[in-house]
Amino acid sequence: MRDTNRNYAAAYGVIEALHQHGVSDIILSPGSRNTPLAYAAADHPDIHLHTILDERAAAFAAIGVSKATYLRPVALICSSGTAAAEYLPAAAEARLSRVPLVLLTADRPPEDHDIAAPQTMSQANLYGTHVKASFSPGPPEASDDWLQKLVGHTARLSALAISEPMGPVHLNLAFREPLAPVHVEGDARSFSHIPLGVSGVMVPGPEITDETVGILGKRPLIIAGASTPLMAWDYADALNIPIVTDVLFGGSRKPPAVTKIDFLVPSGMLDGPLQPTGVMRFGAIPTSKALNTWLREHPHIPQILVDPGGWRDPNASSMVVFDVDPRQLMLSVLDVAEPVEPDWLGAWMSAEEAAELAIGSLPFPSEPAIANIVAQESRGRTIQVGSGMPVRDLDAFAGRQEITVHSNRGASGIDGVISSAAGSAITGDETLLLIGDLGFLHDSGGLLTAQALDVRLTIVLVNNGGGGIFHFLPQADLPGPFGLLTAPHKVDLGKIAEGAGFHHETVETPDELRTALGSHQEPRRVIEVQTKRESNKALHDELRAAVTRALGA
Ligand SMILES: Cc1ncc(C[n+]2csc(CCOP(=O)(O)OP(=O)(O)O)c2C)c(N)n1
Repeated sequence: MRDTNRNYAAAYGVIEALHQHGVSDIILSPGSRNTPLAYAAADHPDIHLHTILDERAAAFAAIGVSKATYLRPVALICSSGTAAAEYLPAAAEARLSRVPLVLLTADRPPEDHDIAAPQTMSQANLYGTHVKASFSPGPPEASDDWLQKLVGHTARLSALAISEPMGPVHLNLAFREPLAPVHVEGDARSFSHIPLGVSGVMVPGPEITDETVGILGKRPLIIAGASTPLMAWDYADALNIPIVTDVLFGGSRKPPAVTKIDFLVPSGMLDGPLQPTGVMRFGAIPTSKALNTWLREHPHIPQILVDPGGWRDPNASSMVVFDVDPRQLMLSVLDVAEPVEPDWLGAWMSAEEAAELAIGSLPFPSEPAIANIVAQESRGRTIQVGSGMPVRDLDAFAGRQEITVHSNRGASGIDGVISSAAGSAITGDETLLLIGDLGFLHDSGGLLTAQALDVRLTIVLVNNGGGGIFHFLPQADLPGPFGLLTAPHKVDLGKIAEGAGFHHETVETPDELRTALGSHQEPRRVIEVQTKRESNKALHDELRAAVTRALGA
């Protein structure tokens, strides 16, 4: 292996990820920009490398190779410029006749574009709808994280090519000099593993079931993110497996549910007595940043992602990504699962209780206390929650309260949150919205949406005079125009609410908040609580420290 510089580290990772997803034939069309890919393919012991000068012919030949080998995926490597454009006719044919191809196009780096550099043209998304997906990560970086993500993306694209309906995918790789395998001091990087995509098996067979059981081991952990089937809790309960119930999961939060993960991770317990042998994750990525970081930093603990039709693995930390029906997988694993270690679930539940005790009663007014009371007083109402701190606080402080929570976490925008809450009340049931002041200001027009739809909407407005979440960033403690991020303002939010026909009140005690949440007189209300951004961060730190002390990890 010529791991001489970052280009070669990337090229070897890509070729290995292709190989692990069934690619054994690669057709190369000569050029210079594609040298790292060509050498990596040539060096792979299990790859047959063929050379065809004309890229158009090469791609049509690849279709023939794939069909002759019972639709094995075939990869193509070409240089930059019109070379890449020559793949288009065969890409169209492969898309329509459902043949799995992986088009690897070399590109010039972005700084060479639009200034007459030779063999340089726009190549991102070059094949439009004629490929199932296209990805242009930009030039390789000398970073293990970058490389890990690149192999993750290559795995994702390869799995997509061979998932039904099969078809072509495109990976456009820009390379800076040196293109030759010359050693660049400190440049080459390594990846920890290649996530393996297992595609298109809606009813998992014994291999997948056995692999799942094997990977999870005797101390399994389940993570249920948004859009996880609710039966995940029953499955965990039947097998005595702790299940991290994200606030957007929507299923039961009774034991074996873990609701304090945002505290257990920083306490170090997951690197000690609560360390799992394997993790099975369903649905969207967790709300808890601490948990996401832990997953990223522990790729050596095997992680299964069950995500039909998707690949929600932003850190490429999964060992396998199953494109299978999660319900079917749970049902088939139930039949063959082995008992977990006797004290495993007990240890998790004791830690949960200890964390709960250490957190104790929350001071008021504070953002954790507000989130906690909103959860307690939701009384069957659907809760909509804004991005920023509201969703994180609800995740961390809702406790075991059974709640139904919606949030626009696909893209995590703070725009349109009031409008989505108004829309969710269309069934006639009142919706409860927990939102920060910037989210409120951003979608103050959403108050009119609620009026236009004539729905019942109660808004709990956490007014900390700007973006509280930014105080959790490293730049908060460094010199710089930090106020630009936090967007402080002096807007009278009550007046905006009243102008849109909402009843507005400000509360100062927990009882006042509870009473306001219990009242159903006006159909549309804003209950405002004023908090302080600076002390909010300190409180979060203190609570985490208290849990860590109590758990003694
Ligand atoms: C449309 C959009 N613009 C900007 C952002 C970046 N952003 C994320 S959180 C946030 C601040 C949120 O402030 P607020 O709603 O007051 O909640 P807090 O963080 O104070 O709890 C911003 C601006 C975003 N997510 N979406």
